[in-house]
Amino acid sequence: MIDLVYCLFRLFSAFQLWIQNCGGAFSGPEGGVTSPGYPNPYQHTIQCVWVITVARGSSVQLSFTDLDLEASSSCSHDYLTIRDGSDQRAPTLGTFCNTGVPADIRSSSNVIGLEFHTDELNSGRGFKANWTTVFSDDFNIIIIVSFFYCLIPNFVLPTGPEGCGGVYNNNSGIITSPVDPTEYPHGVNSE
Ligand SMILES: [Ca+2]
Repeated sequence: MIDLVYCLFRLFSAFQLWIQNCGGAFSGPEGGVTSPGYPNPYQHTIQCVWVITVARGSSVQLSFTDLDLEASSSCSHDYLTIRDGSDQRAPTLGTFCNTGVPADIRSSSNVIGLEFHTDELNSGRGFKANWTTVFSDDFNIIIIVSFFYCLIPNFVLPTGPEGCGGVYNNNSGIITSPVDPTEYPHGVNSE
């Protein structure tokens, strides 16, 4: 009988979280996430987890526009924890409570996690944040090289001895400017 009551209680709690839009998985280049019922005061004793995933090879940047949680010196009552990944064991990027807008947070991978915990007393407006996609420098280089490769006729990537630049492992050899012995072209930077 006790098991049945406990099971019903858990089902009711899960249904409550579902209708409160508490937590979830988001994907896409940008979007927004808020605490349940924002800007109305959030409920007591809830735990919500959001996982945001953007394109592979990029990062998630989280920008807060509002954060108003129950004040406590060590965020021991209500708090929002940002994790560098979807796993609850992932490194923490920050834990927030009280009132104030946190600085922008960026993940090291394409996934970021938000954990929102509240206790049984006192609440605030909650939080509101937007996420955007930040592409890595490597990705930007690929985009630039692809641009030149696709749009400029006869564009050739540096390939070593027959191209411009390269890595040489021999003890001796001859290094010349591109297309030697004719004049070297303008705007070429070989390393
Ligand atoms: Ca509270």
